[in-house]
Amino acid sequence: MAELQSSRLPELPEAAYYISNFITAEQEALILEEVSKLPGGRWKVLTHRRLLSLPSQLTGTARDTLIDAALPRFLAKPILDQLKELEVFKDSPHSAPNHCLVNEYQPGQGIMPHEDGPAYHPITATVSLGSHTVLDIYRKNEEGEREVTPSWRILQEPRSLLITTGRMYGDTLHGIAEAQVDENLGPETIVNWNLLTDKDAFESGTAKRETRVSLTYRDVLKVAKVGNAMKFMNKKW
Ligand SMILES: O=C(O)CCC(=O)C(=O)O
Repeated sequence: MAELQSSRLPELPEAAYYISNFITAEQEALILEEVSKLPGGRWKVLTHRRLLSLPSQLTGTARDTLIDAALPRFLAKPILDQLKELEVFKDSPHSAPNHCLVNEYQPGQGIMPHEDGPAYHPITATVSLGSHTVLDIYRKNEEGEREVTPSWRILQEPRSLLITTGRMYGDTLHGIAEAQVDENLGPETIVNWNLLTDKDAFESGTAKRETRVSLTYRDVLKVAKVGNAMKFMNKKW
């Protein structure tokens, strides 16, 4: 990812990259409009957020297999083209993301610290829409358990792209606190402070969250063609 060197966050384990204004405000509005048109019944509603797996949820006993299908156009254009230009998924098995998790958070909602797991090639590319958020990054201790307080915080502006890979993908956990307002924001506490476009919005040290939609693009390693998938599902049941 030679193109991305100026976007690398050197304080974090190898490697995370942050690009603000990855998409334009107009592109953001168009994607949000398409997300708002998705049938309510397709969303999985959790207590702390709602989410949608596209083109579909992973299947199989280990929930690690994607039925081969294209991503909807509004998730492909322009984001997949831009990820290709930056060669983000150049070395991944399908040379491009084949799956996108759409998460929607109201102010006060978040996501528990977690790892992304082995179903995916270890690269995650997340585009934020509609609001900023703060992603907490936790180390694991020697027993592999999550440390109690996050070691680092990444501020994701609306329209930004965050890429995590390598040790950052495998050796850390990430989560979003259930906060209405993010506090204690500044150059000492936010690892990508110098790469923010709109520092003025956060200079006071606090920022109120709005509704945020995140698009998390990944390359699922196991892909089944529809014919094979039917056989595979028959076997399962
Ligand atoms: O919404 C986000 O930025 C985080 C999403 C996430 O952690 C995930 O999809 O695994």
